[in-house]
Amino acid sequence: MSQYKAILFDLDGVIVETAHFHYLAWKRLANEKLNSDFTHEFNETLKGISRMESLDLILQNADKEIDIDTKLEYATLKNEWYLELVSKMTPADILEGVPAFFQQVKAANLKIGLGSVSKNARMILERVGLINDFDVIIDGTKISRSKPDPEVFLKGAEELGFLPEQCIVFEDAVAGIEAAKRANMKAIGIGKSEILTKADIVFENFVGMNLEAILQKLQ
Ligand code: B16
Ligand code: MG
Repeated sequence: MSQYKAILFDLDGVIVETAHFHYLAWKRLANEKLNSDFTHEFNETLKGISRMESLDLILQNADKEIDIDTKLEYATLKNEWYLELVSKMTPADILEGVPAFFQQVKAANLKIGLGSVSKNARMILERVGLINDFDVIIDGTKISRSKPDPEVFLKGAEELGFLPEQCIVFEDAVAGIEAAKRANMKAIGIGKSEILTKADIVFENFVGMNLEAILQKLQ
């Protein structure tokens, strides 16, 4: 029998492609308000990082200093632009292969958890019709530290009543893989192996993903 009892999924970039919406909204803010460039490469460093911390990094990158009220105004604006994109989401936006993989996870009697630093996570899961598939949801409203801090995944394990080493994390962000490792969990990367170098296994996406094969490889 496998030692693993649960899989904790990141949201943005793993279950749905909202990572691209974050990119578009931050890019618009950088271009329109900070007169600054915003590259895909820089965006990669923001994945898994909270809204306010992301804004701090963007300001640093643009070499701009603003007061706290303007900061809050910009963060709110970015979120409004982000929500405009998210509001058009439907179940068709769930990434290919994810529903089939969830079926495998349930059939193997493993629990399904969410480990996201996004404060919009619940709303997104509702929009795409996945909210009832989760046994536990840890999101940005329940944590005080962003990834790479392990808090989000440790809380997930705790709420499920399992030890960290009984959980496997699926992540698309460098910071998320580091958070999983710091939590003493196995980390499956979704994306490019050149970027997710600390993951135990990396897959490009969920198409054809086989739980049995993953569990065997992790033994
Ligand atoms: P929000 P994850 C993270 O979600 C995103 O990767 C990151 O880009 C975003 O800034 C953060 O959530 C906060 O999101 O502004 O919606 O609260 O990857 O941990 O699911
Ligand atoms: Mg992510």
